[in-house]
Amino acid sequence: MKLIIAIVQDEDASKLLSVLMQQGFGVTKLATTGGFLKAGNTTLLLGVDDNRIDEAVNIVESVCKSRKQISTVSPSVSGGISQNEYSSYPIEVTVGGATMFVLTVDQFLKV
Ligand code: 2BA
Repeated sequence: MKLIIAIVQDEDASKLLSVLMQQGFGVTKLATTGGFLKAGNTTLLLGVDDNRIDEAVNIVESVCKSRKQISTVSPSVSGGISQNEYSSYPIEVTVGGATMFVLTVDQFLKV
């Protein structure tokens, strides 16, 4: 078994949850915040049998769209050097479709 941690945009979360549940995947939804944009996103935890990993990844890929966002970011956060730490400037970032981690599960217990 594997644990898929999928970080998705809030706009895609509810459709993704429905499709995964319809297809018989077990899912836990967490409300999370991205470190860079400091905006809300959604993290899904999926415990998936090894033979269904590709199916789960394909569903996430098909539902989650990439979107452009304009964000105001401080130069120190984006790695630049600034004389004034309080200055900021707008940048365009492309967020998503989804960021996924696939971890091996040692044990899956329901007690
Ligand atoms: P955020 O950290 O809020 O990042 C949102 C988007 O901002 C990222 O989209 C990326 O396009 C951009 N971005 C992030 N860090 C940047 C930087 N230092 N300079 C310029 N642009 C930057 P995604 O890559 O699609 O990531 C979406 C969300 O997935 C992230 O939200 C974060 O919550 C999560 N994530 C992405 N990579 C991760 C990682 N290696 N570990 C843990 N979480 C990650």
